[in-house]
Amino acid sequence: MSIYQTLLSASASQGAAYCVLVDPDKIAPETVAPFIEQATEAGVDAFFVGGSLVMADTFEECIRSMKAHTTKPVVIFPGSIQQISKSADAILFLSIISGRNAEHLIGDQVLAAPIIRKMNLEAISTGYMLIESGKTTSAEFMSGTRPIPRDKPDIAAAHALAAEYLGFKLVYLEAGSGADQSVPEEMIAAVAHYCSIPLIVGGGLRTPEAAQKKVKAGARFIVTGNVLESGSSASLIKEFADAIHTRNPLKV
Ligand code: 1GP
Repeated sequence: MSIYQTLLSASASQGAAYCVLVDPDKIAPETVAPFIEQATEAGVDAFFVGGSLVMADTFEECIRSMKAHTTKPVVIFPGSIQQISKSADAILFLSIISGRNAEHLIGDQVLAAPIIRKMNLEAISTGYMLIESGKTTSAEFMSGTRPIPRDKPDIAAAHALAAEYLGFKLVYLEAGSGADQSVPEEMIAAVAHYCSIPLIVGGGLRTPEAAQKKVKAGARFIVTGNVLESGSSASLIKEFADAIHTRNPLKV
């Protein structure tokens, strides 16, 4: 089964899937192993790895350590074309469709595609949409693009439908790491209603309750990063997983 199918089935069987983002710049190398083991045990469905700006030289080491300590998929969520590794299970092949920067729409992808092919890495095409979230986020600044206004769900829905017609496998609604405000439920609902590609929602999610609201609005994948970066506890990870797994048969 492909990693894409594995992700879809984790989401379908539980109502939604929980993905934890590991930024190699923000985690000490020696804590990767215990963190990944703890998160796997607590019910995380997949790990994303990457960052808007990976400054430390630990990207490859981080992925290898993650792979060695979980059976769950380890998927690259690249902040740049430097973030490609054959040690991962797959890569989100992102195009920033909310922006009009040609480099991030198709230029970087042309450079990355032959490398990904050579590595035999599964590429999961993902229409990536930055959503206004209260302040300028790293993703927004680094991509040199403007986010979609948070009070314009119709604009987000039209972008997502275009992504579907272009053949993308996933749509990612991104408020940005550490966002003041997460993606509004009204926008998630509008997008989920208008297009049929599974939605990933991330950025600024600090509580299990907030994550669950996004699932109820139509998100099929929830991503958290920051909230677990400062001394995470297994119980908090489990609370997130339980809140996101709205269809968990054990809870019925
Ligand atoms: C994933 O970039 C986000 O989409 C992660 O955001 O760090 O705010 O959870 P946080």
